[in-house]
Amino acid sequence: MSSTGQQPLKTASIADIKISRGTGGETHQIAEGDTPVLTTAHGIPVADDQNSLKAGERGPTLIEDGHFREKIFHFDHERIPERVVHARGYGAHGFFEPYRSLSDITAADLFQRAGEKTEVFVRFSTVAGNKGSPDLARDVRGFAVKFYTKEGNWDLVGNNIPVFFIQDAIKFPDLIHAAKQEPDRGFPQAQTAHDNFWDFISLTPEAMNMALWIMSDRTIPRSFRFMEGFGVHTFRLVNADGASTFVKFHWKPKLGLQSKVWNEAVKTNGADPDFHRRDLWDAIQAGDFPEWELGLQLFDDSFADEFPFDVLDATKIIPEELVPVQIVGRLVLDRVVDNFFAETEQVAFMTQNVVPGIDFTNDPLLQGRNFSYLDTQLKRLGGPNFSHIPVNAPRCPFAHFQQDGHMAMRNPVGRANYEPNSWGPAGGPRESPQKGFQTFPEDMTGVKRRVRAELFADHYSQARQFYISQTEPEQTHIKDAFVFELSKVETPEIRGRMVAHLLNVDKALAEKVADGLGLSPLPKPADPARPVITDLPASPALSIVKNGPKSFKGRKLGVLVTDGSDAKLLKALTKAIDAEGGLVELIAPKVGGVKLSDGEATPAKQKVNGGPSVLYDAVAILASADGCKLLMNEATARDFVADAFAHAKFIAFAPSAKPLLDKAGVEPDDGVFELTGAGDVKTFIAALGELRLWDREKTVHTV
Ligand code: HDE
Repeated sequence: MSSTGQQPLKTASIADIKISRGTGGETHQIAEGDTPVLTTAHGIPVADDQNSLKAGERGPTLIEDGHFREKIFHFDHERIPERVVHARGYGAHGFFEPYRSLSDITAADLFQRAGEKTEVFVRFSTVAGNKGSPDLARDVRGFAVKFYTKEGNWDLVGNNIPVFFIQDAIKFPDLIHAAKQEPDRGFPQAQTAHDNFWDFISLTPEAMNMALWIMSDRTIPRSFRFMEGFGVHTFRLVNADGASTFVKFHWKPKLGLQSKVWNEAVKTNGADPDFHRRDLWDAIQAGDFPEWELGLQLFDDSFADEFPFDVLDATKIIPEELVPVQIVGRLVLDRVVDNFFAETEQVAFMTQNVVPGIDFTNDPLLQGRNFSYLDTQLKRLGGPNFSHIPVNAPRCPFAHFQQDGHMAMRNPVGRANYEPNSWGPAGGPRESPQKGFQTFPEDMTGVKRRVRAELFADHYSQARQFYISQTEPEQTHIKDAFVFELSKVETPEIRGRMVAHLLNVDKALAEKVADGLGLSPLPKPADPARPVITDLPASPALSIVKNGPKSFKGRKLGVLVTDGSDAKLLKALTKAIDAEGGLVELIAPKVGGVKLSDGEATPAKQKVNGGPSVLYDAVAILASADGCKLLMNEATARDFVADAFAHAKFIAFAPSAKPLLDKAGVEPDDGVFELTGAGDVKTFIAALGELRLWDREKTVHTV
């Protein structure tokens, strides 16, 4: 008994406490059996992690409680500033390997030996949304690759769209301010469908090519695994003799291109805001490693001089049909991160990280980026020593005289922390004109002026080329996206200004957008900075549909099942999808699963209201007759079917499930397959290679 007559508070002994947390990779000196003992950050073992230290059972907490204070202090400081752009992202580890030596065009060590693997870390991202925003926002995707080469880190910080909004980095803060939430109200989040964005774009004609790209389905990719990546700028490759070749970098997904449709994207954001990150995580964890091939467009000075656009203008592409993309290697992502914060959040990409054999051009956007990325890391990571963080540290030996500063983990050893010094070999590293990075000695003269090069001024020809390169459904999606976004714009003048630009891109597109907006009469076309708008040939490489997959590999079939579902049919379907390299996921009235027709109990992955069809590339409805009756009265089951139909997906059904399809408004067409036996399964699987029945869209969308 205590002097107050109360029972002393029982302090649980370590034997009473079940510790389930891992050690986070730290070394614990103390352990009880296999379980490490919880300690403070300074290693002091903790006896009670449930109760703070108090003066009496109901008394105030004591300042003396170092463990409590340390815990709360650390928690209070867990956040770092999110990236000002590309805040939401997802990373993974992997490797790059060249298919052949590129020593003829570059001295870059990672390209010298066919088949030699270089470790990489890749982070995909959206641009405008905050860290917690949904994955399927209509937005450009970042595609940033850090190569840990033997001659230092090379960061190829690209996007999934090969052009950009602006030509000069000085406009970047304006662009991003306009795109993000409006500053007074703090919304809308993660979307460009608002006045400020379109106000800025409509006043920035150089953005027109990119405006067409972002209104295409490129900005709502099916997942990271199905999108291209681009270095965007023209870079240089420099070989051992010092000869330079211009290069544009491309990443081509092995699985082909695929995107969502807009209404599907909107609903996916509600059903699973983490759709893209979950997809990447699941694929890697399942051993289905995502893969891209590296392609190079190579050209010389004479091509650059003759090309009708300036190769330093990041709002323009070089069509692949003109300069073919040569495939030179592959990138494989085969390991998820151990810790999201440590790796994905703390990774610091910097465009200025190029290795010997790779160099910049004078693209004014790239030049500006080379300033920005270093600067931003200081803000985000809190000090100059962010290269000490494991995900940012080179994997090759490195040596320099940088020292001290916040969180210094490594300092120069020994007496020498400067050079030149006369301490001989003990004096530390020395520069090497032979091995060190040599800037390409480009001839430079010029008058110091704030100016843009003349050829940058054609803002419409490539926008038109992009538009005419699309298939009909893709053109319709671009029109629909403009109408959707501009319908969210409250100021009629801004809508009108955008239509005025579109008149210079494609008259029919402009008219359809104007009609969709109820805008009449048509405005006059915008005054082009350069009066000549050239009709360029279509470039099939710019279409997603034309570069889609031929099979269901890497895709997911959602199968709606109930008690009594045909076991033989489900097995045949599963086997066939498996053989294609796809995945089958079961959706049922209860997540515990169903009893199939053969009596086998089969667990489900999703309960029907948590697994809408927007999560799947195609669906099969295998409800039994009784199950069908049950589901006909379940709104989410009807939505499952109706949405799959509206999103032009292929739908298979068991005869017993037909009433559900009827009730959901499914009209029979070439994308709806009744499965009565193995032959039908085969036909269904063959159709799945196309992924969508685009013709159906015309029958399900009328406004
Ligand atoms: Fe970025 N960009 N950017 N950007 N960017 C950043 O750097 C910037 C541009 C891109 O996963 C920031 O570390 C300027 C083009 C990606 O960590 C910042 C300009 C392209 C990522 C920055 C551009 C990109 C960023 C914010 C105009 C495609 C995410 C956080 C001149 C080629 C990297 C950070 C990751 C991130 C500046 C334009 C791609 C502020 C000034 C063009 C993929 O430094």
